[in-house]
Amino acid sequence: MSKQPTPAKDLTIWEDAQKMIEKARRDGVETVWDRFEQQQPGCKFCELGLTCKNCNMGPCRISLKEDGKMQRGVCGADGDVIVARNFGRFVAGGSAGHSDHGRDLIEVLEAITEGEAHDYKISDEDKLRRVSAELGISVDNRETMAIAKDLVEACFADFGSRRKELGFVSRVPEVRREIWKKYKVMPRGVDREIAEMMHRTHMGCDNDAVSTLLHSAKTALADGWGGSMIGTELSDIIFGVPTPSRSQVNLGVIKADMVNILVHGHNPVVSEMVLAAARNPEMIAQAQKAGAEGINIGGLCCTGNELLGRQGIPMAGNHLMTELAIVTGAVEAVVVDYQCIMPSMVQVAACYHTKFITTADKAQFTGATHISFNTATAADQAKEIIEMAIAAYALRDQSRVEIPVAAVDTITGFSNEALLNMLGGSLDPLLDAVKEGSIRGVAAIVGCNNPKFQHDSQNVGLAKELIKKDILVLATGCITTAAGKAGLLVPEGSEMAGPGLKKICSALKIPPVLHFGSCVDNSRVIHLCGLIANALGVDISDLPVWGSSPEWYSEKAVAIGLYCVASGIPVHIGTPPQITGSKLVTDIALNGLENIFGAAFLVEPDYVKAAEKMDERIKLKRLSLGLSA
Ligand code: BF8
Repeated sequence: MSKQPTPAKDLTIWEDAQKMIEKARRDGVETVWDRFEQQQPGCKFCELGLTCKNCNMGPCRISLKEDGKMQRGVCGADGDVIVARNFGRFVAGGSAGHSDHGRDLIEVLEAITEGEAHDYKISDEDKLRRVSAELGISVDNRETMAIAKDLVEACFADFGSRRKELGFVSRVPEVRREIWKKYKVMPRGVDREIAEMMHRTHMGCDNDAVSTLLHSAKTALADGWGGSMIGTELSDIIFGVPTPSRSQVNLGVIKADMVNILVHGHNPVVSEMVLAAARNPEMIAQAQKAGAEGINIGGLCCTGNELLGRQGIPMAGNHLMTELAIVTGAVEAVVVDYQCIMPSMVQVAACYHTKFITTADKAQFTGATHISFNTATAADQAKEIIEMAIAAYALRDQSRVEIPVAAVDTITGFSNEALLNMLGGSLDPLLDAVKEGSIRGVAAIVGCNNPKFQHDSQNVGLAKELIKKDILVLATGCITTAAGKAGLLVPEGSEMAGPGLKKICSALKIPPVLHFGSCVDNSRVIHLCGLIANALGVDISDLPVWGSSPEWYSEKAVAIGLYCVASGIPVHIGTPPQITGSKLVTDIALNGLENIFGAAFLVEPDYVKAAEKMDERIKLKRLSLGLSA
């Protein structure tokens, strides 16, 4: 007898997702949840981190011997070393993803300065000058392009081997920098730390788990204060600093009478151009000629977040919604750049009339239509993409279209600059609110999804629990759509908050959860923590702050978690990474890091308990600062 499928309501908390899971089943489309089930039970050795494939004497997988002692791999590596090496490579993968994204932005700025990217421009000259001055570049009485050229060089240099420390380390409180120097984790060059991580974990190098873990922290710091921060700052300079605006979320943003194009991935370089082309009257006229009302651009994942923050485009969904968006049957094209794009999107798109278009040479998918995107020809290529989508509209089968819910309103697009602006140009009103206890603390939630949890149950549950306790939540990445769907991204959402936070939200007309951008934009969060710590004359680890990723899944999320911890921000995660096969490594992650960095990881799969534990620490930190609990 074949097994009954798990009811959709057990897989996701959202009506739009439940309806599309049911439609996918009717349409014969396999989704992430089907494949997750097929993969059970997972490999225990891998789950514990006790497998090693770093050389060809193996692969090895180690367990307890009959005498109760732990086996070693063929080379002699013990469980602690194997777990630490695997973890180090995991962090290197995440850091490489963010940082290579950051490098792409440097290349775009370089092309602008060389007159080779006519479709792009410097949108925020003020920020260009501000950031350049911070990095020691002379800005007075100089031409914009001359400054930009120097900024390009300074950023490229941060990727290399010649620096003693990264440029943006100047934003880190002095006392924290001393900690990094003491433990030799001061990040020098982004590529250097990533390459050294790969070197250290080659057979026969770093065979001491503590040493490998410290370099993991250094690699992650190079991501946070290097690659990611460069990505964020240069994106702001090229495309503008996010400012709050109204938008909408959920699958209801897909319109039955429009040519729908979803942008997915992380880097705004392609999606900004696609959006600009979709707003071109010539393109709109073409879409209307094809029988549509117009062209609708919707966002998925972090490319969506980038455009949501700067351009207010609506968000169709987060990570586990990406396949389901196509299942609506109303999507003409999904245009992707890189990261977090399920390879299955090609197969799901093939079940409908949807064109799946890849644009990055480093992220090609068998079966997709590939347009090798080039900044020199960006606008023309974006037009070509729009024309493909319009052509696909003619192939749409309206009888297969089902848009399950109405869209929900949001206010999104906060940034440190927007926050300061809102506060009248100074952090003081925020600090006063923290001091008087209206805002008891701040938690940044990085919202991946993972089918190990009921989709978004933890993300939304945790955010609601925290705001009830007067803890302001900053949302980055995939929690954005979740928070939006839950009504937490509008000022009225503060009805769900505690009295203090509610008062502040009413006074400033802001939501209790502030959208702070994409995952790369967690650099805004650490920067903000640095600004607050400097303003109070304390270390970041003294602040009543948390990071959290309840439903994390990616290497990038672990890199973010580790750079937050190494910066002094404790981090909650819903499931452990693959380290639990080593008691030593697990103890370091949960406790030992606290002794070094003044912050560590908390693993707690229950969001109510997680919120309580986070609150406990916030109380302690407030008391240590001489504030009421
Ligand atoms: O970088 S939140 S699922 S889309 S990893 Fe991926 Fe996680 Fe989403 Fe953005 Ni971040």
